[in-house]
Amino acid sequence: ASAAKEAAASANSAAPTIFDKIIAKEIPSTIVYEDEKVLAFRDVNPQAPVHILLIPKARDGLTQLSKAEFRHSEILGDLLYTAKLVAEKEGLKDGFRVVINDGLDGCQSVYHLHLHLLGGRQLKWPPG
Ligand code: DGP
Repeated sequence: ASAAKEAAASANSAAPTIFDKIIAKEIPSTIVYEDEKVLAFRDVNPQAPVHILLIPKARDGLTQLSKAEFRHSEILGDLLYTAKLVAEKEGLKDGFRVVINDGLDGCQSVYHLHLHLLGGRQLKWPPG
């Protein structure tokens, strides 16, 4: 939680994050889907048998969902629809979960908006 607190405190829209390096392929990741706008890759610290992150390639000030503006509506829709495509590709036929952590209370640790796609086991509700 203190790492999340630090990340929240230092978050600003100009600062690059580790995800920029993943997009640029400067650091390796297991990419499961890519098009001109969206990149999907496996989370380094998986919380379920399938745990994939979906991110916009162009951050465009979209550090977190609470900073979204109307111009981001299209990419937000693209990310959600891509989550469905990737879930299908991963064989998650009995269901899955999509999560966006926002800010300190949401335990966001990387300030480049991302969707978590989780599945491959029975997930519990409510989350912690
Ligand atoms: P969040 O807590 O919602 O901000 O999620 C950030 C996620 O990013 C977290 O589940 C771990 C993942 N992550 C952080 N650094 C890397 C990395 O270098 N590579 C990959 N594949 N995932 C990362």
